[in-house]
Amino acid sequence: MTREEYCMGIGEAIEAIGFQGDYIDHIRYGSGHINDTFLIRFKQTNGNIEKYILQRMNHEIFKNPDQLMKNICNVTSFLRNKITESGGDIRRETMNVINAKDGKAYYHDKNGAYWRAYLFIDDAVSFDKVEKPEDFYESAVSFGHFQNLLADFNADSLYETIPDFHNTPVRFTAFLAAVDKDSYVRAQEVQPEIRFLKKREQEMKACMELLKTGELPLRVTHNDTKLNNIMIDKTSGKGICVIDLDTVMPGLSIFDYGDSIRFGANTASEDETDLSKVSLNLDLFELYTKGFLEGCNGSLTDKEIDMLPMGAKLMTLECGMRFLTDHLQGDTYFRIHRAGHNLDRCRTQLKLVEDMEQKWDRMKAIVEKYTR
Ligand code: ADP
Ligand code: GN1
Ligand code: MG
Repeated sequence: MTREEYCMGIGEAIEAIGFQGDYIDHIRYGSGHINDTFLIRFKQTNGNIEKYILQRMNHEIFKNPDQLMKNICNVTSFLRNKITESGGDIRRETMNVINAKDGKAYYHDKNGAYWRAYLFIDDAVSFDKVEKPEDFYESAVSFGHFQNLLADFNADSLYETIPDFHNTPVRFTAFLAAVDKDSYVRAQEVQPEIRFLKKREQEMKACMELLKTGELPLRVTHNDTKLNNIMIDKTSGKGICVIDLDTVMPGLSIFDYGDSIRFGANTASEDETDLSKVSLNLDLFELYTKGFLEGCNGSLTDKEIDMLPMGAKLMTLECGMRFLTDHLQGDTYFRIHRAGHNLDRCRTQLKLVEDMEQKWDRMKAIVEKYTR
């Protein structure tokens, strides 16, 4: 079934989930590449309107939605306790799952689609690109703080929702297999990109090696720290809530740092077709570094800090390789909006890697400034 066909069960899901009030309407919402997200409104008896987020989980990607939702309930209830202890607002500072009427944290409809709902975080925005540097800084503090809050979370209780998610060498093997198979006869036109990635094979192994030798510690990380996975409070301008918790799993701190740089410190959009616009903005790089380290509040080791630039490069290389793999495999993973969209996305990532290579010494020097 296609994504659109799966979404046809939305009416059934609206009936089955324990929303309060009378249904008014729903619209598609957000710009994530993975799930199908809707904003849905209900009228309350006092006349107020309550908003919720309703999502069809992408069960082709997250193959075990039951385990996925156990992770999310587990992590959010842990965060709720921490937020309560510090006198925060649990309705806005973490995700709140709305259970189905049968008590489950999700609903499995007759067509086989899986649905879940959250309270809508009102008076907050998520950005697809950095409009004000302060927002990027706020996202850095929030992601660093998020990682710090989860420092004493029991990692063994987490399911691995996508095995080897940031295991770049494993991703490299999958990429080579896609090139070999070339099911859509697209490899010929992407030879320069294939060469670019093959040339950097050794570098892609470096961080996993440091994990194996114990030089980099395993932590509980978010793993998908795009700017649009943070809600920024409209009034205070502060990062209020980390969202999109599907990939919270054991990982390296530099993954979270690196993925944010990849997305937010790029001078162009992830899918820009004019590659001359793509580069690393060093001011944003510095701002994020400062905010992330503040959010982590001294919890990173010297080695982790030293490896931050490599985290940025690794996440950009890996993401470019994932986009290219999906292009070669017929665009089944990332939602595309035009032909060649994943190839365009791949090219921006590789161009960004090239620019990081040119700015490497300056990236290192910036991070050095923040080393204790
Ligand atoms: P995807 O995995 O497809 O990226 P997300 O969970 O990130 O899906 O949701 C997509 C978008 O929906 C987010 O970028 C954000 O703008 C919005 N969103 C998600 N959850 C909430 C929420 N609880 N309150 C307000 N907006 C939300
Ligand atoms: C996906 O779900 P979303 O749009 O926040 C992807 C990330 C990629 C990102 C690239 C579960 O993130 O890993 O870095 O697209 N999420 C998953 O934009 O694969
Ligand atoms: Mg998202």
